[in-house]
Amino acid sequence: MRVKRYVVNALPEAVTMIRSELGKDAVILNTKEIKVGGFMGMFRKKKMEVIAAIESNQANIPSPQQRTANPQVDAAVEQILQTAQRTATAVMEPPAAVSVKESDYRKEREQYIIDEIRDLREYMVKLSKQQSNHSGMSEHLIQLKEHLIEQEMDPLWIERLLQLMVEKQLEEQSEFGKELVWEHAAKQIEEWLQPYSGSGISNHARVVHFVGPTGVGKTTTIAKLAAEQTLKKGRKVGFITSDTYRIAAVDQLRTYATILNVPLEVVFSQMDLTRAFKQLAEQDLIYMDTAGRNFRSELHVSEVNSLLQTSEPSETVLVLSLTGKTRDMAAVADHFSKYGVRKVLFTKLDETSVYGAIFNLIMNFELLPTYMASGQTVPDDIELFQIDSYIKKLLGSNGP
Ligand SMILES: Nc1nc2c(ncn2[C@@H]2O[C@H](COP(=O)(O)OP(=O)(O)OP(=O)(O)O)[C@@H](O)[C@H]2O)c(=O)[nH]1
Ligand SMILES: [Mg+2]
Repeated sequence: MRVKRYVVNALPEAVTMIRSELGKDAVILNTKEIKVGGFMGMFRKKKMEVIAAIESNQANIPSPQQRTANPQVDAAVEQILQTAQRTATAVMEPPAAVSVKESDYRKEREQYIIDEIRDLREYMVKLSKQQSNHSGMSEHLIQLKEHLIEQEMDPLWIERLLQLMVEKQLEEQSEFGKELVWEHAAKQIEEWLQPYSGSGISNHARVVHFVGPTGVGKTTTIAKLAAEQTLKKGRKVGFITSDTYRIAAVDQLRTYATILNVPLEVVFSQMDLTRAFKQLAEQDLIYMDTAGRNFRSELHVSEVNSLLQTSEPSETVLVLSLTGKTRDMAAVADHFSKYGVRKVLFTKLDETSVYGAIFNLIMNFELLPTYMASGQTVPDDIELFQIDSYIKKLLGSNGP
């Protein structure tokens, strides 16, 4: 601690000197009236002696470097410190003469106020650090944020993730290095996705409907999955298609049906459907292909939905291509989730390097991811949705 004595005519004069010499963090420890000069005890002038001090160890005092990136917080800290200092100075203004007892009391009081100011300052510094962590994030958190924005993760989820990371850092009282930031992000994303994972297409569903916008890969996906079921699992699969909009649509599925030796039924109406199910009564599993439509129109969603009503245990899978626009995919997912569709299958993983939409759709519409298709080759280019490999893609080479 550096202590300095000032002899002045009045306190304000001392405050100005203290400020310029010791800085604004100095505190007044004591003031008293004294008499100086004169001759043989006469003509002495009344003066004021002011003792001021400054902590030489400034560790707990906010230096400009320690200040937050938030000017509002800095201003608040500054204002509180100034008010506290003014209060202390005012309280310490001395009466002209005091008894020993009173002066002891006053010293205690002064010490109490000084301690209070110090505590207040420490508290404000701590508070400002916390606030700074929210607004002026560490370089690694900023990097994570920018990466996730590029990946088109929903801004709301990005904010939620960063908020949790900041809280975790405060809890552990340390700023995470790069590796820890990405590791914690991966863990958090995994925790969020976990409740939706592990649900391929149900083994109990005898009928599986594939719906989705035009050209997303419904027919190709059906062929891939049918190959897996017939060739690997030895199950008897049948196809039904209601896609009679496009001239070549039936032929496309018929070609796969022939290659895989799978019976195919074509339906034009609900009545045809009953007949088709009878024809395929022997099959363990029926995949139903539907026409791709503009499913941003809810009318088309309700139309296709009426075709999906069956008395059999069934499941509907919404097929979405990752080359689609995030907002359009969300509109389609929203419509289908209103009709109780929960399963989703993502295609064309091979045609993108932006993976945030998958996370957004799962989390925002509580969809259950089933498979990821990543190419045109039947039957190889498809695999079950795996959280860890998805997170690796989402976080990229920065990830753990
Ligand atoms: N790159 C890539 N192409 C795919 C994938 N899945 C399907 N395709 C291609 O996408 C195009 C459309 O596939 P389809 O299976 O006909 O799509 P669809 O959803 O049945 O189309 P509609 O019946 O017209 O609505 C074809 O050229 C497929 O080879 C995939 O995972 N990756
Ligand atoms: Mg098709």
